[in-house]
Amino acid sequence: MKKIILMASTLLMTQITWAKSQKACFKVEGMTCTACTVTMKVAINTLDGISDIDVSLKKKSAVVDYDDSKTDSVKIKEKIDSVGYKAAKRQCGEG
Ligand SMILES: [Cu+2]
Repeated sequence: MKKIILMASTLLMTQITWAKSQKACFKVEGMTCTACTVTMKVAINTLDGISDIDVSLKKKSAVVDYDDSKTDSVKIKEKIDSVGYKAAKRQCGEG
């Protein structure tokens, strides 16, 4: 049993290494309420290769984890803009 768990976790770790996960951070203008954050999350989620989205109304920010073989930060930015907000890529970690 232990061996199986070990094998499964090794496999999982290998997959994480294979998937080229990237993080893109954006400053987002135009969000006014919680519904905006939901709208944006739903929109971003329609893109391929998105693994995690963290939108903050308070910080006016969006942090998106994605697979860079499937999508890129430009597409994410365009998606945010397409639902009525204004995203600008920023350095992750600042602000
Ligand atoms: Cu709103």
